[in-house]
Amino acid sequence: MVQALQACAARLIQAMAASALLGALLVLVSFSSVLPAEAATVEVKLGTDGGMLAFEPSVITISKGDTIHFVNNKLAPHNAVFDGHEELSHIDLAFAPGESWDETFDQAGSYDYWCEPHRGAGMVGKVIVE
Ligand SMILES: [Cu+2]
Repeated sequence: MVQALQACAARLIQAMAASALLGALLVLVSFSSVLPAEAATVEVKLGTDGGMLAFEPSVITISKGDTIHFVNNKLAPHNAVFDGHEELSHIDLAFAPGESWDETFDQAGSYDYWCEPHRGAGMVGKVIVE
């Protein structure tokens, strides 16, 4: 009788431990599915290292919420004007090498942009937000 009670108690404790573990796992899983993927920051250079009038890279694919860090590199002045998106555009010309600004993209889509002084020379870019 005592042995049967002990066995029963042992099974109860095992079951409780298992459900506690399961509960902890469920909490972890639900947290990880709720938390968004960490947003990234990627760099786009204005004027290539090789001295071309271009954005480098000229086409870039990012995820929603990511930020592009635009850095004035070579052959200044440059800016970045986004087609139909004044809020993403940086109209002011950057003259000093190393001058920079950030733009965060919260909406999926395809964004064409260009450098005003050098658009005619082919300094155009595209940001694809997935
Ligand atoms: Cu330019």
